[in-house]
Amino acid sequence: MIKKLTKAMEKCQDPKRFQHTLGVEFTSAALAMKYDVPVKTAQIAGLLHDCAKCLPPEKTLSLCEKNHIPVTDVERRNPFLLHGRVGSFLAKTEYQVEDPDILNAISYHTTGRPGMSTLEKIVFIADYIEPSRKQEKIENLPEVRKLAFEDLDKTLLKILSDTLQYLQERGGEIDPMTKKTYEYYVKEVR
Ligand code: DGI
Ligand code: FE
Ligand code: FE
Repeated sequence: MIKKLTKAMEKCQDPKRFQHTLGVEFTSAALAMKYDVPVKTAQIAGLLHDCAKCLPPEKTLSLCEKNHIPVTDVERRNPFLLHGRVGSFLAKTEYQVEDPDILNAISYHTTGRPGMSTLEKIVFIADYIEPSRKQEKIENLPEVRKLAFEDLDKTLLKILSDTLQYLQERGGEIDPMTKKTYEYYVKEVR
């Protein structure tokens, strides 16, 4: 399964994206060891989390339309926000993934959601801290990497708060789900 999926990702992603994919697989596996999640499950989720990332926006939207995948207004204006949900659809239909926890981890890896499972948190965090993420682009990356192996919820909150701040500064449109996830984990961590 893992070998086949790795080959499939190498084929559909450009080399940089594929390197990121391998980094998320590896980091998800390491976090799974720390937090008692089956390692193979985490590897599969990590490998597939961006399987829809290389589709052009029109293709993403048409796949949603054809397959009755709901699209919000914010998502219609920012179709890249859909690569999680579309990725989860492809994982199920193209790559025969049935585990709902893996499918959710793929669906929510960009915005998170309130009440995430341990696997969902792992993939969300691995996506942000994997080895090929550039330190110059992310403030405090070494600290976030260390924190990830100490406390998942605190790490989640740190990433969400930095992401919201980044979006505010850059004028990026904030998906209500990112905000909801942030508010949920503020309460959870307190
Ligand atoms: O697909 P990746 O680049 O590996 O990572 P990702 O799926 O987590 O996407 C990261 C980008 O998503 C990052 O630039 C921040 C952005 N993002 C997260 N939440 C929101 C968002 N962008 C917008 N516009 N709105 C959000 O709520
Ligand atoms: Fe992504
Ligand atoms: Fe990613």
